[in-house]
Amino acid sequence: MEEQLIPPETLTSFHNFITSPNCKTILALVGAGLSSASGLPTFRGSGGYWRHYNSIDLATPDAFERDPGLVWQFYSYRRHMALMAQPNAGHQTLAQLSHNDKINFLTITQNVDGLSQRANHDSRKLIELHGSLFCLKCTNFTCSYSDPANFKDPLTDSLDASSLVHDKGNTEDLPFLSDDKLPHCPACETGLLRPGVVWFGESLPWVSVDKTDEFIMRNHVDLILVVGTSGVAWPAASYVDIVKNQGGKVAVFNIERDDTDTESWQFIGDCSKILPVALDPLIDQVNVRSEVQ
Ligand code: BJW
Ligand code: ZN
Repeated sequence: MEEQLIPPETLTSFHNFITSPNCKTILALVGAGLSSASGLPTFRGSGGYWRHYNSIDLATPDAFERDPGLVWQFYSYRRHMALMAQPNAGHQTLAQLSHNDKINFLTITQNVDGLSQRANHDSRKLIELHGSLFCLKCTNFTCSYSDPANFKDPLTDSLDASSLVHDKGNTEDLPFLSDDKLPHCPACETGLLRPGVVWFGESLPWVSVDKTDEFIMRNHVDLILVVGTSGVAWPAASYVDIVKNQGGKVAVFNIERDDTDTESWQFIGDCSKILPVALDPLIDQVNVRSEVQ
């Protein structure tokens, strides 16, 4: 464990706070950096490419409208990678915290990879704000079909991930996939299925937004853990300001330092290594079984 990465005064001050009676309610806002140590790429920065495409450009309703085959190739690759990946010690630490009955805790994850669930995070304390790679929805406006947990890989013969390898330098065009090669709705039989994720410009699932708002409004959040996120996507990013405005404290876990932030605890480095050390006083190692020991 790379405890030496954390300045001792930062760790002591943080541990004093999380073990004090002033820290009863904790919210964690999680982003792609949490799954980075599990081998899954982030969105922004140099890792944010799939082949020669910028991932952000493919995560839009316009991209799907323009070329559903290309977007399905991107998401098929990501479904495959997520299924192959293992939850890391960062996922496990948050999962363990979710089983600590003395702390009122909620994780809001922007990640769609399912790794927190597979680390045995208490599902009642986990919100998938941007949906899931393993949810499928019908695009036909008159059809409400949705499959919340579909792990078939590949979804169709043409979407076999072995042909979709991630290689930033790979500018070779993928074969164009017409709609008949893509997954279709078993209910209405005509509608094209799409990934059940939230793209820019789309509404977030109301139930997730309501549950988050209720948690924040019902409790005074004493501490928000901002884990592996660039904090640019809204409304996720707004939860940090809401907690701050309530007088709550902020702890940031990121590989990059924010020199403008002088108020938060900043834990700089790989959050899969730092979270277990930072949250150690709140973790009961005995009671939780997760997929990866
Ligand atoms: C590590 C690490 C390691 C790396 N350890 N750290 C108000 C103001 C301004 C704009 C808006 C606003 N309201 C709405 C908008 C518009 C828009 C928006 O946010 N635009 C801004 C970008 C300008 N928002 C929307 O359109 C949202 N919809 C909406 O608001 O509807 C209205 C509504 C609201 C509420 C209720 C009902 C209706 C939808 C946003 C959807 C975002 N979708 C995506 C794709 C999801 C599907 C998929 O996965 O393909 O979500 S985009 C992408 O960004 C993805 C991510 O979840 C999200 C955030 O990215 P994240 O996770 O932070 O990743 P990165 O790569 O950016 O950062 C990684 C970080 O980790 C970096 O900081 C690294 O340094 C760090 N790191 N390794 C620690 N080992
Ligand atoms: Zn349908």
